Amino acid sequence: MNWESIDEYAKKWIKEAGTMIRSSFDKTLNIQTKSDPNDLVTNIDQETEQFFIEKIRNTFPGHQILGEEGFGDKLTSHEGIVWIIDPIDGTMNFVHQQRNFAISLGVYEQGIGMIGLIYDVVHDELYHAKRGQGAFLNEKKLVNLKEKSVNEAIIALNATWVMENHRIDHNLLIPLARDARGTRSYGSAALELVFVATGRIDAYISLRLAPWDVAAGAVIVEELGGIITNLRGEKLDFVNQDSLLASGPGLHSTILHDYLKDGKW
Ligand code: 2AM
Ligand code: CA
Repeated sequence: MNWESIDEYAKKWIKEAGTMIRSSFDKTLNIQTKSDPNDLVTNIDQETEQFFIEKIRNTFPGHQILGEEGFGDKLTSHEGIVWIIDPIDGTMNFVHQQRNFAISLGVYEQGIGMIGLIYDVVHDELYHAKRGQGAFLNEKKLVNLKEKSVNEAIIALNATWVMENHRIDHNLLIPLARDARGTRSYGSAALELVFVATGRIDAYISLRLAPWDVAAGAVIVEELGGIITNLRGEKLDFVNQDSLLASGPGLHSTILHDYLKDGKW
């Protein structure tokens, strides 16, 4: 398989999709809700996913596609090459803020992440990694993640998980939020993952993410020596929803063993 060529096409298409999204800012959005009133989708999410799918199907007809908006294939396994696409990660931010969202595109082979692209459309910043060849922000090579302790770490964590909720005992994550130097919440898993990659934050925790929220960011973070698991410390399968702990190596095991061991995640 010619990964150079796949990478070149993927980068070209993600930039083109970004240009289309930027030009949509002047037009009226068609906003609908999905599973609940806060789960938003717009015509731009759908049109962007369809743009990628048409390009991929024409150029790489043997590849499978897993897309958030459901225009791709019904994936049951990671046989062969699979493109995992979130056309807009952070749709609520896109609708309310016209910033703090990204396109997330991962290309996997037999379940292994080979290419990760995350495009911060508004800042024209493309985070990209090819397995075994380093990770970059535009032309700049990113450096490996450094060891950090919890009390010098900024941890991205949504307030949902430290207040009463129907998914977990909300008391479980309070000690981590208390001991960290600071907590943040950006509302886009893809951006939170590249913030881990660039050292702007040191860990990202979420209780429920889909494969398309994490697929591209996982390639980028792992390329820098970071670790991606669920909150039980297991690898993700990129088929099912799961929890997520993403951080540099030392901090990852500290959080897992000192703060998460009692949870039923
Ligand atoms: P989205 O904007 O593409 O839906 C917000 O905290 C982060 O969680 C975003 O990356 C968002 O992706 C994702 N997210 C929101 N609702 C989700 C759900 N029901 N399942 C999985 N991920 C979700
Ligand atoms: Ca999305």
